[in-house]
Amino acid sequence: MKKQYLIPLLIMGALVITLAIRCSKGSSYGSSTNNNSNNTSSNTPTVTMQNMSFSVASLTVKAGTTVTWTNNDNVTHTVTADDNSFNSGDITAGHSYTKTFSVQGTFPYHCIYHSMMKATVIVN
Ligand SMILES: [Cu+2]
Repeated sequence: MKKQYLIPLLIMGALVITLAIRCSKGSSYGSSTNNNSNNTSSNTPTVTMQNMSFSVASLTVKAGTTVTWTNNDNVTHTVTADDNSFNSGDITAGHSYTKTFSVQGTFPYHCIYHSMMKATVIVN
């Protein structure tokens, strides 16, 4: 076998194995489903704080989902619910905050230092 065919073959093999594992784990979705366009995002969604804004203005998750916020700015931010039901405290540059949303509802939040930083988590 020629050498230049070996690498594509290996990649194909890895893909087939990956797909097989995925299908066996989530057989109810069917093998042809290959989109993430449903309303809820992944199991461990991350919101980035960058350029003085939250990267996801409106994040929809299922109850029980843990959301991570990561501060990629060089200044301190917070993740503070408008109704104060949760509050990260100071998230300094490069640090993260996680919260698990167990109750359904709509949770607008903001950064206490930068009033223009606003976003919402919707829990279904
Ligand atoms: Cu801020």
